[in-house]
This record gives sequence, C-alpha cells and structure tokens, in this order.
Amino acid sequence: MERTLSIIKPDGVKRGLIGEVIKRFEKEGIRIAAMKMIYMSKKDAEGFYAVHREKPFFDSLTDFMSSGPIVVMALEGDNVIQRNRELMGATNYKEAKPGTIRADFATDIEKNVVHGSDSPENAEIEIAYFFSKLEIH
Ligand code: IDP
Ligand code: MG
Repeated sequence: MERTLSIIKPDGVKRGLIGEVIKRFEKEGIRIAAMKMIYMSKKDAEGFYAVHREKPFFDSLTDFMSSGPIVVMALEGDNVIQRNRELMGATNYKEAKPGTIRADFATDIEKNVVHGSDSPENAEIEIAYFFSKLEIH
C-alpha cells in the first residue's frame, strides 16, 4: 500500500473541477486518506516547489500556485504514485494521452489542473508538507 500527494491546482478549483478530479480517483478504487482546501502564500508555494527553484518557470509557477485556493489530498492504494501520474497525464497537456485529466482539462503547460508526487521519497515529503499524522486516516 502506497501514498501520494495530489493537488487540485487553483485553475482546477476556479473552473469547478474538484468533483470531476475526485470522481476519477474514486472510480479507480483509489482511497482518499486526507483532504483539505487551503490557500498557499507565495512563500508556501516556493517551499513546496523548492526542487524547481532554478527553473525559468519557478516565479510564474509559484505566483500561479498562490493565486487561489487549492485542494490537497493524500491518496492511498497499490502503486498509487504511478497510477495517479497516469490519470493526470503528461506535464504538457499537448503530450498527455487522451482521457487523462490534463488532456481533458489543462489549458497551458503551467495551468495543468493537478499535481502528483513523482516518487515514494517525494510523496512522503509532500504529504508531510500539508498534513499532520492526525489528519491522515
Ligand atoms: P509535473 O507536475 O508533471 O510533475 P514538473 O516538471 O514537476 O511537472 O513541473 C511542476 C509544474 O511546473 C508543472 O506541473 C507545471 O505546472 C509547471 N511547469 C513545468 N514545466 C513548465 C514549463 O516549461 N513552463 C511553465 N510551467 C511549467
Ligand atoms: Mg513534478
């Protein structure tokens, strides 16, 4: 059993896609172990995306991620890190497989609706960034 961090980004929340995204997880038998809506400050977003500090898109990405409320979730299931990445689709929605969240809803390489951890190490760090032990069920 594995856990991963999922985020419905500000574009997804603003466009009314919370239910749509959660439905796709639940349909796949992925369990939601923790969930809340939060509003990150620019500093919160910079801390979360610290691995991308040197990237040219870092400033724009952290502005975007602190531009409105987001929904953060800890997802649980077998192989859920990879399964979530498959449901999300490629970072660039133009390269995402048809039927994935990003292919269906993303409008931009940055505004791509969802985040998902990419490894067990990062999943653990990212879940702990938002949730205390008492918030994960
Ligand atoms: P991922 O979200 O698919 O794991 P990462 O490479 O970790 O993709 O990038 C984090 C986020 O940064 C992406 O989801 C996207 O919002 C944004 N991003 C990635 N590459 C670019 C880019 O080339 N231009 C603008 N934004 C980007
Ligand atoms: Mg990533």
